[in-house]
Amino acid sequence: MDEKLQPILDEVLRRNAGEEEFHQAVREVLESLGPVVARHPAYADGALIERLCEPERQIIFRVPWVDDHAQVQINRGFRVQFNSALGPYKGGLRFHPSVNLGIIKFLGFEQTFKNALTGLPIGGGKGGSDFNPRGRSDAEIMRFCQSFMTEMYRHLGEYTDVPAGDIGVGGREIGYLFGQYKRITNRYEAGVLTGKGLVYGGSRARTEATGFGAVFFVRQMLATRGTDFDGKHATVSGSGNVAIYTMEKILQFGGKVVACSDSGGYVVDESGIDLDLVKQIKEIRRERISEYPRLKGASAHYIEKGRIWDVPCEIAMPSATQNELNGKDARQLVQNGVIAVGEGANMPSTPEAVRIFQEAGVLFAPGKAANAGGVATSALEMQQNASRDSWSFRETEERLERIMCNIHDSCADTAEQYGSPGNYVLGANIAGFVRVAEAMRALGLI
Ligand code: NDP
Ligand code: 2IT
Repeated sequence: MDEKLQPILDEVLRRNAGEEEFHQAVREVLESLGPVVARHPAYADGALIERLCEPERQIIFRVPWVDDHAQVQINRGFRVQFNSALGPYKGGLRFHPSVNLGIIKFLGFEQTFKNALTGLPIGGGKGGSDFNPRGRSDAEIMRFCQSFMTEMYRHLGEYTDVPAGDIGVGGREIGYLFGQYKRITNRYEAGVLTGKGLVYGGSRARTEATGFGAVFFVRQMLATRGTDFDGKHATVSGSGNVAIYTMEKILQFGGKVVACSDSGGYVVDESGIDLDLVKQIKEIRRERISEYPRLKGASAHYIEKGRIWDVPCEIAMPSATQNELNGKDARQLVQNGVIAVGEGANMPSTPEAVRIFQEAGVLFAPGKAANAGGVATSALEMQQNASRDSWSFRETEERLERIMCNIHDSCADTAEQYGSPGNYVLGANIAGFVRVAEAMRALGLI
């Protein structure tokens, strides 16, 4: 770590005691910034980096709601408005029992750099709740979303803060949240949330965007080694929004997906994962992935609690959650001949895993670059809302593809300029940082 940056990290650790995921995210970025601070010392002036590590605003609120047995339940809601130098705060909402302030801060911090990488005018934010949607009825989900928005609406606005989905928040939840926002404010302010349904202001290709974008990014990485997805075996962890559309695009590019998972375990299908069946189980029936072999038959097996990374593959795309791929998993993947790892999730690989991939010469795409297609398409949704327009699937997907190619090239070029060709972690962190830092410098002491 650079000697100017170490005290900044020490202060972040001291001031945010116990927030391990936030520490991990900040440490990784600061470890990348040494070369840029050496070349452009002005970026370290005016406590700019210290300000970047401190959220502009952190909101925590009570979310009371009534369950189907007429019992009152209490959850905690969060919105961390991390950085608005480039545009309104932008980032998803996560509903999962593991949510706490440190998790939302790590996600908001990552989001700031990711959004900068898209080149679009969006700042960084993140929110959510420790609410567990698992096993809750539609009516309970709706009451929870309404209560959550009844507090959060006052902090939002199309020019202020624009949430979207993340783990546990998809089209259904965004609909209930938007309905309540509209009701409270008496404004049809479509640009206040993204990931909306197509009938009320959503964008085509937003549902697919994160997974599709991650695969576009990995395709560009593979091309630097003269290869592609065709005929390759891929493993995709998770079976939610990001995982499903990652699998879809891998299949379109001629790859074969051999395994996917949920938090209970993973399935391996020798004949290739049947994506229609996964969509049926996850998107429609909202069931566990353990149902898959029962419906598919002999080619598939379910391994309860196992490590999906034991399954041999050439391309691995962790698309479930943070720190789901550790050093041991990385060694196993390398031993099994993995050539590329693309992070669909936010920070799914532990620092040790990242180091192992890089030392083994595996192409490695960090989440803040590889999964930026979701938020980029959210920004395209905001553009359509602002112009009261609606683009075709093809046009929207083409724009997404161009954005992902640009992000790939800017990470690759930046890594090269700073003397670490092929290091997409360094490239993404520096390219994202420079854009936010330039804006912050221009805006005075903010
Ligand atoms: P979903 O809720 O649709 O799916 C999440 C998937 O990950 C589920 O299969 C879930 O399994 C699994 N999962 C979640 N938490 C854990 C855990 N603690 N341990 C093991 N498995 C877990 O979420 P998304 O697909 O939207 O999000 C997945 C990742 O992608 C997250 O890291 C998110 O931050 C990131 N991301 C999402 C974007 C988006 O647009 N949605 C954009 C960019 C990044 P189970 O059902 O058993 O909980
Ligand atoms: O992590 C992410 O980038 C998201 N969950 C999507 C955020 C967004 O505003 O579309």
